[in-house]
Amino acid sequence: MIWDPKYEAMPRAKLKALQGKRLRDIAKRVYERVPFYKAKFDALKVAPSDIRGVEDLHRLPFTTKDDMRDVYPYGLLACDLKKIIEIHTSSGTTGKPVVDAYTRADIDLWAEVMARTFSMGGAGKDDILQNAYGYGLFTGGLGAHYGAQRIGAACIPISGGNTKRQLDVMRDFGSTMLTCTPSYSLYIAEAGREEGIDFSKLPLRFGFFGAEPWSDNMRADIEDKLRIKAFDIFGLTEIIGPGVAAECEHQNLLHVFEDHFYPEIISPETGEPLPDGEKGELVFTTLTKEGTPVIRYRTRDITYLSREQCACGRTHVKMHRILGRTDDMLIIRGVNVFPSQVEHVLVTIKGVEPHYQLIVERVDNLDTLEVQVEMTEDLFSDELKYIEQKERQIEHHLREALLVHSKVKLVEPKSIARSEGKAKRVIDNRA
Ligand code: DLL
Repeated sequence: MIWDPKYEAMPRAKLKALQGKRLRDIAKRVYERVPFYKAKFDALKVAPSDIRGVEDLHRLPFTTKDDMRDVYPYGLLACDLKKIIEIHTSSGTTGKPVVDAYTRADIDLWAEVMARTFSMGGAGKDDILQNAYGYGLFTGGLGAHYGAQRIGAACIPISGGNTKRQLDVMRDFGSTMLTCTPSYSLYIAEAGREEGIDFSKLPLRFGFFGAEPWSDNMRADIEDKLRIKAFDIFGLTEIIGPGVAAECEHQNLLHVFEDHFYPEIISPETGEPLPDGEKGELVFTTLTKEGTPVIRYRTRDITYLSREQCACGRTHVKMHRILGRTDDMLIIRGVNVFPSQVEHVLVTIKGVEPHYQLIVERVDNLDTLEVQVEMTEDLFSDELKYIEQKERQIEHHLREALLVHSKVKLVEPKSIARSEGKAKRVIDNRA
């Protein structure tokens, strides 16, 4: 079902005109109301009146995470603080958190884009959402909450963690939808299996997973273990939270809600815009946000865009699932390595689970990479000789994919720490 056909299936020429108008408005608004942006525009000698439409977007300055930290907490506010009704921040694990401040209209917009997200998967007012994203400053919990209420579904605000209770609630309340990180959904599946739950007997029908990278193979695993259809949903605090892009029923790339969030792909090195189909850094401009509008935010996420017509009828541009991050990139003995490359190899190998951790050390000035991977119960009960063979086999495949040697260590099932939120994939002890 298309939640809002007027905008989601708008003919492209009309959409472009709408985006142009919104861009002109937002450029003028941030120039007049946010000193940070006035200074940035002035430094580039660009005035809001130079912007006629989206074709002029490349003339505007970028905004980076560091910029946002420099003006923490309220430096990006484009309206009176009195108009703000809710505030969220990123986790701030690598520095000062970034702040998203929402007006009433922004919360409405958020509910609307999350309603689109859930409708894409086929959810509606008969559904019961078990919302296992964290509530609090993190945007996952409340974003999903507002969206579920907007479509008229019943929302159970269970938040993350307490897996035993998650299973009880799922069974007792007959949850039909689950929202959490993809890694936590697998954890719930494993815990359920141990409790002897047959997921095919439960009403659970679909899950909307995001907030961390995953893969099509991991999707297959989740769909098989939980007996659901699993959709990828994407978003970030700096833009609104979840509700920036999501998969439709065809589960083939994510539609970007580009009437509100305008995407570009740029070269991370030069900052130059790249054509459709080329991989690069994803950049967003918010076209309608009131509280903290953002111009050309560099997400550090890597993907590409596709404007191929989608069979669902939506006209919005699609992005591939996130392929990596410019700042997740590890440089190991001079070679660029992304954790997602490791995952892609692991999911093709029998006998291991997609629970893994990369441990990087520096020994005698040389970088070493150890990849710890969980075995399946079956492999674990096998002979040691066979397990060692398996380790060598995985090392060989990783060497071909990463072009750098790693040491693979197969570890006991369930020995890698599980997270109720985002999984921690890399431990870099070199610093
Ligand atoms: O993770 C918002 C969110 C909540 C999205 C719930 C989806 C579901 P942040 O904590 O600010 O916001 O983290 C944003 O997480 O730049 C990506 O690197 C990553 N990310 C988010 N969704 C996906 C996804 C929320 N579907 C950062 N696939 C982003 C891969 C994702 N990475």
